[in-house]
Amino acid sequence: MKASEFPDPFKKYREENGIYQIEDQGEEVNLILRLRELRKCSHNSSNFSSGAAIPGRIVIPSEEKIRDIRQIPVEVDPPRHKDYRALLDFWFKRPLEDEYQKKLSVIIDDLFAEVLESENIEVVHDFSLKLQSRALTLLLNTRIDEAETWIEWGTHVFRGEEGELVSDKASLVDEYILEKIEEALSNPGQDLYSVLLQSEINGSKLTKEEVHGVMNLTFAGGRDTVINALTNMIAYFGDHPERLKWLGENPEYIGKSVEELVRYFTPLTHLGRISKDDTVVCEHAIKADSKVGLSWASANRDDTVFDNPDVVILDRKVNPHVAFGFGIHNCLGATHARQILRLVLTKLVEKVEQIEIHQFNENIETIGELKRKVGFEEITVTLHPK
Ligand code: EMZ
Repeated sequence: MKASEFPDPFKKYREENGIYQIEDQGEEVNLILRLRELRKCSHNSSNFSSGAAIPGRIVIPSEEKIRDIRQIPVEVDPPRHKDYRALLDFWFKRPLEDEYQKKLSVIIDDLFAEVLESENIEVVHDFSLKLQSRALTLLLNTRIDEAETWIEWGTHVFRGEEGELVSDKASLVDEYILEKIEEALSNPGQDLYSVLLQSEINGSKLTKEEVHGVMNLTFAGGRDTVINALTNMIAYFGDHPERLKWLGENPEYIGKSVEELVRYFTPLTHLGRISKDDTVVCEHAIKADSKVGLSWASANRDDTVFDNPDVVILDRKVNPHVAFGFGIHNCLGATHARQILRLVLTKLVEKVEQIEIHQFNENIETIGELKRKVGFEEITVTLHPK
């Protein structure tokens, strides 16, 4: 199979059933596969709750055994959720500012200078992991050398080499965050920890635990997702040099191309909700207190919504994808992620003539009986400069 091909394992189930049932660590999960149904459930946060009693339960696979901290705001229901978003949205929209984009541009230029000098690069570790970590220092407004520590954590903050959840890794991240919170308390600065510790909701300061919850999500949520999106984008243009050339002639399509690639790759396969009451989804009974999965990956290939969903169409006209989620819990980091992808694509078009793929090893997720490619464990390429 070509590096740039990402097959859709859900097609048959989406068309025939709308639901695919899996078991995750002993718990039954009904994955919702059709876009319209998925939107309805995401919209209905009063029945499909994110604030499960146990932190980590709404993630698939569940992270309840490896972390105790509740990720904020993704694991919180309204009305509290709204207060958190009101507080956080302004900070997480900073990537729209010129100043921010200039700094991000410098980080990306420096990395391109590094990789364009090497004969071969392994994209996951030599490019995507480094870039995700360095760019995150802008989002947190911390020193760039903090990225060195995060690079050591590897591509997923909670998972090991085989993709398995590792509680020791999760504890390491938590210890690190707690240390940074103490530092910010004793010596406040302009970084996200300090800003959050001084923030108030309804007249009360955020607690250390709340700040910890926001930081845990910031480190975990945008990690493998951004890394996979970047790597997959490079693999795509490796297989499609004519498309890279076309974008060079039509740079006004860079934004649309980012949206289309994100739809096609859908870096986060799914996220769960807990149904509060007995209900029915796609004619299937869902029991109270059971878990459903919102399958962004399947919904983004729904051919009742997208024409030719298995084909990447960089200038796709109508593209209501849900790769960044949908409804009140839409991705907090989306602005940052989009800027990274947009700037990397802009520089690829400017600086790279051809991407020669040598070898790759795919990163495959198991979902019940199904297998889904999400990215690469490794992929070695040569970037031929212009
Ligand atoms: C969780 C998830 C994203 C989870 C929006 O949520 O991404 C996963 O990769 C993490 O393991 O903790 O943050």
